[in-house]
Amino acid sequence: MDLGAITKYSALHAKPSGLILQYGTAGFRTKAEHLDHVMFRMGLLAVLRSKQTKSTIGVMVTASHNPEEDNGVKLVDPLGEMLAPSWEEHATCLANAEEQDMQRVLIDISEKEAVNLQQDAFVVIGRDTRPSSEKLSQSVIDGVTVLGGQFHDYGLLTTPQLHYMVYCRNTGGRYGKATIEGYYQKLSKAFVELTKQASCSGDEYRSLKVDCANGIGALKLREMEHYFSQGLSVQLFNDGSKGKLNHLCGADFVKSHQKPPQGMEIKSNERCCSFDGDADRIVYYYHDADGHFHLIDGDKIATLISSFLKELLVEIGESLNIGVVQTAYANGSSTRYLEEVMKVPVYCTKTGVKHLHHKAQEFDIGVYFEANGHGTALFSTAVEMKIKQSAEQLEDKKRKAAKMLENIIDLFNQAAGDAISDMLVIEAILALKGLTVQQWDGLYTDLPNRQLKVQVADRRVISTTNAERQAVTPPGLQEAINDLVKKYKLSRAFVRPSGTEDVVRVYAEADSQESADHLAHEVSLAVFQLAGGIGERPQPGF
Ligand code: 16G
Ligand code: MG
Repeated sequence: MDLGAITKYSALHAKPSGLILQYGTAGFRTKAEHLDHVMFRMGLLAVLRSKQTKSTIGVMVTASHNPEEDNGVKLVDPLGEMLAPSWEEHATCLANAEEQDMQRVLIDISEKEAVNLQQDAFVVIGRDTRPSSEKLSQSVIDGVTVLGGQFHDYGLLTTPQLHYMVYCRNTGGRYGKATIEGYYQKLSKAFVELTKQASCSGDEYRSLKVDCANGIGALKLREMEHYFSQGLSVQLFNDGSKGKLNHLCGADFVKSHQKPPQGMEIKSNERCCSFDGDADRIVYYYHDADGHFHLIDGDKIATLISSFLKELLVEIGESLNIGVVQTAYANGSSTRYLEEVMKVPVYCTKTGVKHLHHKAQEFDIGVYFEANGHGTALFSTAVEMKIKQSAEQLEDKKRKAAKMLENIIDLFNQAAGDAISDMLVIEAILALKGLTVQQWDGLYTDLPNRQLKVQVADRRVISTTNAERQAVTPPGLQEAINDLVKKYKLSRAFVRPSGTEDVVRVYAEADSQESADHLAHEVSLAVFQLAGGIGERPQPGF
């Protein structure tokens, strides 16, 4: 380590003294103007992680669905996964070290993790379309370079595309080519082959409206469009040509406000979807003939996908274990439908993609989705081999199913939830099954639900267990929630400290919207009273 050079360059990316940031659920996130030093230091850290794992590490500059003025950064581990937890702690220490302590922290991390400093390092970098992203990614590069790391800057990419690049590079090209072309070709080939097998009578022209949140998804979808246009025609809205990133549009807006994005005209029964700002989430929706808005969230996406995969497995005659992974936010109706009608086992983990991803890896086929639209399906290597063999050997009908499955495996991004890849999978399944958006929506009816936020002095006073479905502290809070839940039918409620905002989140569902709203309000009051609420008491009404 050339400590002199590190000190010199670090001074050019000086940390505002006193600023403390946390490597949260999805990396560091805050106002862009506070992030320069964090970017530089994450460049340094990525080099250490690369040396330690002897693999390529990714750095993504994005703040996903957060406002345009924010930014963020996260590191991507060798197989495209989120950074290992012990390194999240190192990231926090390094980001918060005052200038004079930086060197010591770097050396500490290297020693603790037995990093061989002589080892080569390679880092790949991607960024979203925020005005601040280009300069911030340059700061990452400065950090990489000063520690002697090699790098490739992919420039503008969706978050899942960067995960894909990292995965490709660390698997010797077996997964795919680590170029944007490679990504487009791999997914489009699988999609076009799949949809060719769709024998929809009348061969209705497949078209889809896509709200791109004024983000990177628009650019990438536009580049990719002509690769798959045989199977699907997409019409892009909120493509960044005028509106602001994530403002009144995008998957997070649509899901949390349960209404369509601005800037998109929707005729009745047209299939529409929204990406978030870095294109790793997707939700679908439509207006019915009476003009009512219907949201099809991550739970219904998981249901469509896992049902289809199960059907294919039955057809091929393979009894592979398939599991669906959700979080506490999954609508109770979806869990019931999957378990009772589809007979698919369902598991619940804590919020945050890394927890779901990890759990899904335990199955031959693991489908995971957060209700907010972040998810994918993972296939074990053994399954992939088995299916490829079946596609060669089985007789006609079974072979067809095995071929479909083979293409679906190629179409899912195995490295991360990916709005583009999920969109193509969903469109293929709808075409193959001849399902309309209303028929898909009609699989089950969501229980009415409500989410609220409560301000407290210190949200860490709330700790939870059982995949965040029960509060352990403060004392009395879970008992209070239990008593409130008992007052309503088909009801459920939980609270958890947010991992991305300084608030406590409240979720409630019940047999009617009125009941869900009341329950959510009453639980908010319990949180306010028992967990140190600040500011105004939560008011009823929304
Ligand atoms: C982050 C997570 C997302 C989770 C959300 C919860 C990733 C890539 N993203 O955006 O999965 O749903 O945080 O936010 O892990 P909350 O803790 O504020 O509710
Ligand atoms: Mg995102």
